Formats: sequence, C-alpha cells, structure tokens
Amino acid sequence: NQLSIIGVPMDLGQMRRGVDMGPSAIRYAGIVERLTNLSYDIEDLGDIEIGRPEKSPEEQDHQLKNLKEVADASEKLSDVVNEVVNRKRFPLVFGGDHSIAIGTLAGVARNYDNLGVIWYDAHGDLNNSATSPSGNIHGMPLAVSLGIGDESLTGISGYTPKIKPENIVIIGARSLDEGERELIKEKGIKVYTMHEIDRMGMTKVMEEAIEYVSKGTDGVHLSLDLDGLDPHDAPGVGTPVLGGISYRESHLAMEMLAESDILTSAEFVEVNPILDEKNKTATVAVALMGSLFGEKLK
Ligand code: DIR
Ligand code: MN
Ligand code: MN
Ligand code: MN
Repeated sequence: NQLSIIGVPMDLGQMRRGVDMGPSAIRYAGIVERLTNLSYDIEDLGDIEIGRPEKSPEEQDHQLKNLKEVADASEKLSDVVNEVVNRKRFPLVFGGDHSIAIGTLAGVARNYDNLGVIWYDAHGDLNNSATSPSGNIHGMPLAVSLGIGDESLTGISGYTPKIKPENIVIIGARSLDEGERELIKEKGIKVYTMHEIDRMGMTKVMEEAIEYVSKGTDGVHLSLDLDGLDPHDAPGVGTPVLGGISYRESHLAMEMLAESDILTSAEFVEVNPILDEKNKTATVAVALMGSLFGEKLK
C-alpha cells in the first residue's frame, strides 16, 4: 500500500497550452487526502522539470513537434518511475499530455518481461510521423512503446520495444486515424470501441479486458486519457470527442480494476484546467482514482 505520485507538467506533445497545469489541478482537487483516507502511504515526488522548446515554430519538424523536449522529458520520467518501482512502490503519474506515457512505460516496462497495458482513450495513440494528421507526439505514445516511430523516442532508456501488441487492450476508442486502423489490424491489437461498450455493456467489456491483459503478463499498467470519458463529464481536455464513456461507466471500470487487483502502475493524463469548468475534469480524475484504489472495497 505504498504509492508514489509523479507530476509531469508536459504540454509540448500537442498544441493547446494549459495541460501542463494538469498535475496541479489534480493535487488541488484533493488526491493526496483522498488516497490517505484509504490508508495508503503516499509520497508526492513533485513535478518533473520540462524544458522549453529551443526551435522556433518555423524550424520545427512539423510531423514530430517538440521532439527533443519530449524525448528529454521521457528519459527523465523513465528514470524516476523506474526508481519508484525498484523501491517496491506503486507509480501514479499525472499529466500533462499523453506523450508522457512514452517515459512512464519506458520506466515501468524495464522491470517486467510481459507488461500488460490498458489504454483508456477516445484515441488509439498509434500514429507515427508518416501517419499522424497533426504531428503531435501525444497521438503516438502507444506506437512508440511498440517500437514504431522515431528512434529518439522508441530508444528511450536504451531498449525497444517496451510492450507487445498482444498485451494491450484499448477501451473507449471512437476517433482512430487511417494509419492507426491499419496498425491495429496488422498487429491484432484488442480494441473495445464505443460500439462494443454500448453493445456488451461496461461490465462485460471490463471482465474480458481484465482477463485479456492479465493472462501471461507479470504486471499491468493503466494509461487513462480523460478524453476517453464523454466531454459532458470531462470537458477539460484538448481533443474532446462526443459519444464517450460516461462517468458512471468509468467508475464501474475503476471498481472492477480495484477488485481484480491486477494493476502495478497507473497514469491519468490530458487534464487541462484552462479548458475546464471549475476544475471538473481534475475532480473527476480524483474521484476515479478513489474507485481505482479501492473506496468501494473499504
Ligand atoms: C490524433 C489525436 N489522433 C492525433 N490524438 C489524440 O493527433 O494523432 N490522442 N488526441 O489522445
Ligand atoms: Mn491519448
Ligand atoms: Mn520488459
Ligand atoms: Mn485521447
């Protein structure tokens, strides 16, 4: 029951400023108190330092924006996360945009032979510089972790790939780019889109997903992008997509994960307080973490 919080004030993986304030917003919404009440031993390691872009917008590689700064931050985050795992504590990472998952996974996966990953997101985050419609690295971290993408990202911490396609499950997808669809088909990645969630219900989806990612794996990471939720429930995100997972379905999903006790690390990303309504999205993130860490089981 030992948990270490790591903030990553990263906003360079996409174009909307403000998501760098996500870690503060989540702390302000009361995460430490919430988890302390569940009798966790919480250690807040503060925020990773993020460099400012050296290149002017004109000098940027438009298909890999802020590549150097994202790579540098990933390298740092990976080492901090790795150190937490080595101390037998549970790493709980707060974004920042989803590009931070490159560093989180680099730090976690070096400690596991077969890390399972639950990717809770409206998007697949399976782009690379050739397929990306935006050039934003926050649309690429799952591909990078599979070893697909620029070497300065796939090679973080000196090994690649971090994870295997058969150990991944994506939940909540409803905005997949053409290249992402092809990669999903080619690699046989398990995806529960909103269609499956509506059709099967969240209970069945989570039962199957938990079974799927825990079979043959020695750890499971949850990467939760708040835009996986419906923008009505989580408006403070940079790329909202209508028709998302509800607040209630998300609580059920977190409770089922708590009961299954399979998680070994987690991250909550894309909380942008500038786009939010009275810190609603950070408050939702904190409530979901309450469920994820066992409020119902107490
Ligand atoms: C889009 C958006 N697929 C891209 N991705 C987002 O830019 O690659 N991921 N928002 O969370
Ligand atoms: Mn994402
Ligand atoms: Mn490994
Ligand atoms: Mn997303």
